[in-house]
Amino acid sequence: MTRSTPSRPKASTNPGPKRRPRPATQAGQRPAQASPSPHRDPSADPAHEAAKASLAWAHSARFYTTAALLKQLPASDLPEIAFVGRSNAGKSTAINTLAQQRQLAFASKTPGRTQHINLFHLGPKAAPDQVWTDLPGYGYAAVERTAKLRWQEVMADYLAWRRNLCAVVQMVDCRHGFTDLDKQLLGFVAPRVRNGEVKLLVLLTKADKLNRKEQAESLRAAQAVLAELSTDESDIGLTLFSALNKSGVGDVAGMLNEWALSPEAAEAIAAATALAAAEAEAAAIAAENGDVTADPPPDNMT
Ligand SMILES: Nc1nc2c(ncn2[C@@H]2O[C@H](COP(=O)(O)OP(=O)(O)O)[C@@H](O)[C@H]2O)c(=O)[nH]1
Ligand SMILES: [Mg+2]
Repeated sequence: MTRSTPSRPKASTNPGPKRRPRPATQAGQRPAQASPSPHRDPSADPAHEAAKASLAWAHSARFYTTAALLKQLPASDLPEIAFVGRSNAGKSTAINTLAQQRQLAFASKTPGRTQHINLFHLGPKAAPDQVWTDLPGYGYAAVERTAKLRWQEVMADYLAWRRNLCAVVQMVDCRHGFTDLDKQLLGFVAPRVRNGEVKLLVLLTKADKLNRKEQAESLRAAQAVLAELSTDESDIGLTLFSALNKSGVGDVAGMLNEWALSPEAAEAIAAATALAAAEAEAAAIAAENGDVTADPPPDNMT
């Protein structure tokens, strides 16, 4: 299903091809009657509190690791959210804005510079509950052909095979809409979006550069593209986003937070990961000392 998450929650001009209502507790989807009245303390509004909590959670984002190649990506059981977008679409700025940090993702004045895959952890330090993956931007004209083909292969493999991939957040400049390359990228992950395995959230970035009418047109055009991916199983979101005036930021933080693990599940994974690391270290020390772990004798020998 496709749903739009307009930056103004009350606007009803923006229904997706199929719209599924979200619970009123989720940021950006509160019904009109739940909006804070000018005479009420907005901090008493549950939706306001939920948005604040989601932004606090997003602020916990910290660098985890970097990989030049797919095979260097650590295996993980945490839900992973991939951030993708054409060079200069505002991907780094969007990540920094969501995390409310200046330097988390490298926002380069030279598009196409960041070719590494950077991973960030979210949630409590001892028990992260989500991973954000900042994938290399695409579509930079000056990149040579072999590098473009390599990118295509890396992205296609990552999007088709990364086991714990839970959602893709695609940044699209609202003034240009989906380009052929954006559509090509969607094609890589389309089967998993259609069967509901991977959620898709499209941010129409730099929304501050368009007036209201142009924004509505940009949403309409994007919806037409996304309708092709929509099935009963799919979970597709679309929202205007501006790092400059912060529109859409609370809504997007709310959605990402919704996809994080529960504290109990995050702790179980952290414990299992710590145990596996301890066992691997013990095995490495034993191997270094020349110890050989003897197989237990068969039952009939004892
Ligand atoms: N007006 C405006 N400019 C933006 C916004 N987001 C990013 N930019 C600008 O767009 C350019 C590219 O942004 P960047 O985050 O580096 O794009 P990336 O290549 O996709 O990571 C930079 O000059 C940003 O300042 C936004 O919401 N509004
Ligand atoms: Mg960037």
